[in-house]
Amino acid sequence: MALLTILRYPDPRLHRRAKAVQAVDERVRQLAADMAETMYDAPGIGLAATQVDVHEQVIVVDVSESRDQLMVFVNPRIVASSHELRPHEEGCLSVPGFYDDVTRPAQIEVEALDLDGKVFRLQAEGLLAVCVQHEMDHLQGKVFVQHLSRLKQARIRSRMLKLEKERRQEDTATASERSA
Ligand code: K1U
Ligand code: ZN
Repeated sequence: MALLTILRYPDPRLHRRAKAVQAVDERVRQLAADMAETMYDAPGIGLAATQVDVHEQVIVVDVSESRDQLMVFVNPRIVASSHELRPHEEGCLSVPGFYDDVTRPAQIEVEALDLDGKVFRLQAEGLLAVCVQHEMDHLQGKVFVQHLSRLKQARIRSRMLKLEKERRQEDTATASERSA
């Protein structure tokens, strides 16, 4: 297993649309295992392949408190969603430190393939529904901040770019200290 690097907003690769998985084989099972390890390590309650720069339709989710209820969805699609909408605070491992309310359908039904390539359906509500929709947005190249106002998006973007610049400067300083 391996820890994967999570892309950070506003990396343009986060806006690529993921392609459908053609065959659920050992490569896809290994990807899901690595994604799960990366999600638990972060820690997070979900992760989409897009976030680790793999542009295929795979998401992993675990909203349990015990952190032992891993769900893997290959080629997920929403087959039903409620008219009822509900706001929920969201965060994102690609936008660390930023949280805001997003309004989405309160209940959904998802169809996907499992790691044996078998079709399954799941009805979800609450945090599970929020997380699955958030991860499916990633597969469409959409980051949760795109649900917010233009002003909030611009603020988050510039703060993320500033943090990235500071991180690079720290890395350069550490590297030159080491080589001195
Ligand atoms: O997609 C991601 O970046 C993961 C994201 C999922 C998510 C969180 C909240 C609402 C919708 C979707 C996260 O996991 S952010 C981290 C987080 O919320 C969390 C981490 C550890 C324990 C509990 C929550
Ligand atoms: Zn996210």
